[in-house]
Amino acid sequence: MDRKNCSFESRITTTNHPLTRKLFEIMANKKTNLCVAADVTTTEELVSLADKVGPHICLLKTHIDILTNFSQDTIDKLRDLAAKHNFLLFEDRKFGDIGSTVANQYSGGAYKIVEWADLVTVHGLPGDGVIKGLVSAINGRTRGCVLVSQMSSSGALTSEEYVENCSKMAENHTYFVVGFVSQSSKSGDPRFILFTPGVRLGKTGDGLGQQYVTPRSAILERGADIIIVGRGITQASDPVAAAKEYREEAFDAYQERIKH
Ligand code: BMP
Repeated sequence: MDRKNCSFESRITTTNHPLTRKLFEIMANKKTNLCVAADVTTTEELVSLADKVGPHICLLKTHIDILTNFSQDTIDKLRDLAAKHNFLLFEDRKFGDIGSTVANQYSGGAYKIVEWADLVTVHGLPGDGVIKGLVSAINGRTRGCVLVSQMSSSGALTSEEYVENCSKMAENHTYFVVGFVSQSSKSGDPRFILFTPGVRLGKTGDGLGQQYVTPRSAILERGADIIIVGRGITQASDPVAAAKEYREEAFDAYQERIKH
C-alpha cells in the first residue's frame, strides 16, 4: 500500500494514532488538505483569520511566540474556533533540544503549548530524546508531533541521510509521530502524513531564503498530503477567496493523484 495512491479515508485504519486518524477523518469529511500558516502578530488578527478560513482548513498552524498580546484568552478563542470549524491546532515550535529542556518548553513558560496544541513540530537533530522528552510532558492528553525532516529554505542542511534518519526515528515512535514536514518523501508508509510548506501561487521566493512551489507541484510531484500556506493567504487582498483557491487546487491535485 503506497501512501501516495491511497485515499485519506483508506489510510485511517493503517494507524492507531488518534490524531492521525482524526486528521484523515477531517480531511476526508471536509474535503480539504489545506493548512494555513497563521503568521500574524496580534490575537485579534489570529482569531479573525482562524474564524474566516476555518471552514476551508484541516489544520491551523501557529507561531504563538510572534504574538504581541498572547494571553489565555487567545487559546480559549482558538480552541472554540477549532471546535466550531473542525480543525486541529498545530504549533510550529520546532522543538530542538535535549529531552529535559523540551519537556519544560512544551509544558511550561508563558505558552503552555501542551495544554492546547494538538500537534507540534520537532527537529530530529537532537536524536529521539527530543521525542521522549515531549512525551514525558503529555500527562494523558492526546497529542502528536510532526518531525521536520527537510526544510523549504535555500541552503538547508537537511541532507538525504538526515531525511532517512528522521524516517527511522518516526518508525520507532509511531505512538507520537504523525508525519513529516518535508519537501519530498521516499516513504510510501500510509501511516505518516507529509506536510509541505513553501507553497505559493505566482511567486518563487520571498527574498529571505524561502522557496515556493505551487500546490499542484507540492502534491503531484513531491507527494505532499497537506500543503502549508502562509503569506499566499494572509497577505492576499481577500484571504478567504485565497484560502478557497488553495483549498480547491490542493484537493483537486490530491484526487488526481489517488486516481493513478
Ligand atoms: P509562507 O507560506 O508565508 O512562506 O509561510 C510558511 C510557513 O511554514 C512559516 O510559518 C514557516 O515557519 C513554515 N515552514 C517553512 O516555511 N519551511 C519549512 O521548511 C518549515 C516550516 O515550518
